[in-house]
Amino acid sequence: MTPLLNDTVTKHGELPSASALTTLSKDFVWGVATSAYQIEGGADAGGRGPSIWDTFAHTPGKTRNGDHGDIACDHYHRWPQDLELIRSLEVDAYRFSVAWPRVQAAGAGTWNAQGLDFYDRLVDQMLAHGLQPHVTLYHWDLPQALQETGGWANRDTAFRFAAYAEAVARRLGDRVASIATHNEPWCTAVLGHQTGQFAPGFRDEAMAVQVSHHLLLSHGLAMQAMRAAGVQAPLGIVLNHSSATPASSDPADVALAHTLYAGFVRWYMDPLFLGHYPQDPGLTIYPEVHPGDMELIAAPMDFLGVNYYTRFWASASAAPAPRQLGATDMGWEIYPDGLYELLTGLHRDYKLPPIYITENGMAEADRLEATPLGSQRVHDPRRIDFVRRHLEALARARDTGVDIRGYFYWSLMDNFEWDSGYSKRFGLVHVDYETQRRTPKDSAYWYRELIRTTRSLATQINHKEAQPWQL
Ligand code: IFM
Repeated sequence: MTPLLNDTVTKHGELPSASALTTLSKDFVWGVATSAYQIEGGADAGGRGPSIWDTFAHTPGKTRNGDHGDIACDHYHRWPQDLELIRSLEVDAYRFSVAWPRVQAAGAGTWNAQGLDFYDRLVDQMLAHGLQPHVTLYHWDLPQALQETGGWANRDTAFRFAAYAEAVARRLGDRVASIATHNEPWCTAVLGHQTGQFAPGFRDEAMAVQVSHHLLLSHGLAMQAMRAAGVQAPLGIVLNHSSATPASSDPADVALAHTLYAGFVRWYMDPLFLGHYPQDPGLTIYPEVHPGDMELIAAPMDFLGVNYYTRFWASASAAPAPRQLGATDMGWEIYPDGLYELLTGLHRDYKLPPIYITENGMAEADRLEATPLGSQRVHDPRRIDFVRRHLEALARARDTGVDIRGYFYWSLMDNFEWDSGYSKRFGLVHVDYETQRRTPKDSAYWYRELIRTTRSLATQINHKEAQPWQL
């Protein structure tokens, strides 16, 4: 039995300022996010093939405690209850990803009807609950069979991805609110192929650079294929971004900040919105690009997903960041102003489609506590404070004219945090992995209260707008 949010429990912390709440009341989508490998489990169920994350996580020494996603949150079997849980949060939208190896076990050839049916039912049930489905096609779980032929280092994988994208979009595209091709291609390229921290675990910078190009190319090819198929849903991509702050006015720090921003943010934004890779003295390796690639990559998108967690502190002498608001359990500095700096900077530098904040959240060492009434709770005031501050920064950016349409908290529930295994908890909902019991944290109640408040404000604002003589 999955506990839903109790109806009688309300607020657990300070809401954003009145002006931020007003800004976030108008035409704004509230959501929560997850991804397939992090929650689904059901690794061998329903005709799913192995992915590079199955291989990586089962390789000794690659993840904390040897953790893997074989069972994870068992969402593959518990999805109806999980959707009830999301509904009880009263969000508008749910962002999830499709596991490529679940719908096409080998990444080419035969489609797996059971896998496609799984996502079909998930989408239908979301709609029945009044939830907007936001789909991501690739959240890092490449079919292992494609890795055997070179994975993302092989240009051909981009064409396989386009075929996969088209098949999924043909199946779900009439009912979903958006389709993102990739989630955080920087992670796939750099963490997967340069630092070796993520699957498939290579340590080769030149390979990582070429992979980044193939990922962008695959995005362009997928967009082209989905458009040609007449898919109606808005199409875009999700990028992880950070602002970069020079530690001082020393030219070495300033140059480092430029390079970090160029390698992380502009490396993806410039090709997608300007049609070329950025130039920066600190960037020395460029990919092999075929004629026509950049035009494909720069084709117009309907939305941009931005994931924001922290900033870069650029110090040539490795001086530590001030960390005035402390750090999360991932060790990432809490820096909400960076979201404002980032969004206004993107707005200044590019002609952007509407933006969704597709991920923002914090890991915290959450603990279940018994209540006097015999139930359980998780007291997570730092998470509430984190979200409140980021929403205030977001609202300030919206006030300056950045077209931000929604916010998805990462994550709905605690889940498999990649190389950190189950040691990091990002959820609004606590998961006991032994029993699979879900317990909404204080932040879940706070988030629902926030959403309720903005909805009631929206009603008042609409009322005033409709009847100005009553002002
Ligand atoms: O858990 C990840 C997610 O898969 C992608 N964005 C960052 C999150 C937290 O590390």
